[in-house]
Amino acid sequence: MRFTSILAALPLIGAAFAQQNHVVLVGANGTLSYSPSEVTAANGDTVSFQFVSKNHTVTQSTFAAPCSNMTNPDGSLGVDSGFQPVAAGATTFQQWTITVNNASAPMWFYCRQANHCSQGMVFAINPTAAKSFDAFQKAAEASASNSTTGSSPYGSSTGAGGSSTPSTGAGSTSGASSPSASPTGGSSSGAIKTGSAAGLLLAGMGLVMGLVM
Ligand SMILES: *[C@@H]1O[C@H](CO)[C@@H](O)[C@H](O)[C@H]1NC(C)=O
Ligand SMILES: *[C@@H]1O[C@H](CO)[C@@H](O)[C@H](O)[C@H]1NC(C)=O
Ligand SMILES: *[C@@H]1O[C@H](CO)[C@@H](O)[C@H](O)[C@H]1NC(C)=O
Ligand SMILES: *[C@@H]1O[C@H](CO)[C@@H](O)[C@H](O)[C@H]1NC(C)=O
Ligand SMILES: *[C@@H]1O[C@H](CO)[C@@H](O)[C@H](O)[C@H]1NC(C)=O
Ligand SMILES: [Cu+2]
Repeated sequence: MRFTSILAALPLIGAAFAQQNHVVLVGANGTLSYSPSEVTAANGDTVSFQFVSKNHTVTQSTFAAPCSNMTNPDGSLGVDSGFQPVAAGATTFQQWTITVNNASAPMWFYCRQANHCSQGMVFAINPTAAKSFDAFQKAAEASASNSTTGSSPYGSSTGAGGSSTPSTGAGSTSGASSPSASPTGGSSSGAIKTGSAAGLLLAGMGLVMGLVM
């Protein structure tokens, strides 16, 4: 176990020198979009999603089924920010950050809010020529939405958007065998402040929830 922990720490140390953070706005200008809609990231890079309007999620899916939760081989789900409602006029915003640990493996995401995915609210990390973002988005738009339904598609009426209390939905795990890789809420946006370095390695990805001003 100790050996595993040391191995797991190595890429994180390397990443401290080389990593780049890619900022993605979720719901910019009130649109049903991630902006930018795709990102090219290297190993160790982080992608920080800032929720700036309405009530969206960033939820991992697959190229084959853009609007459905991804299921890992062990039956666990892919990563998920949970719903992040933003109050009208909010000036601070929740941020949710993931770390890319395998740049060779494209990652696909959608918004779980009712009907958002079928309106093209999808996002990709490291799409390829064969599996392009455009093809992914077209498939999403062509599909009947598999998103969860909810009474309110917008989060503008209640709640203190950008409060320092992260949504409880932010704690999904990505680990194939390590639930301890799930984030603890309320930390800053650094990508390394997750519970278990070994879990990160197993998961292929780490995530953390924070607050941006
Ligand atoms: C939001 O509006 C700004 C200013 O008009 C514009 O530069 C930006 O591209 C818009 N972003 C999106 C995602 O619509
Ligand atoms: C929606 O769900 C069905 C059944 O689970 C699946 O076959 C289909 O690929 C999904 N569509 C999308 C766009 O995710
Ligand atoms: C997708 O995952 C989320 C959170 O992990 C869960 O709340 C939701 O019910 C799942 N949706 C479906 C259609 O399985
Ligand atoms: C990275 O992803 C590629 C493409 O899915 C896969 O073939 C490779 O085994 C992965 N590498 C690691 C270290 O998981
Ligand atoms: C955000 O959307 C979800 C799913 O539709 C809903 O359950 C939740 O109540 C919404 N939150 C707010 C503050 O509107
Ligand atoms: Cu959405």
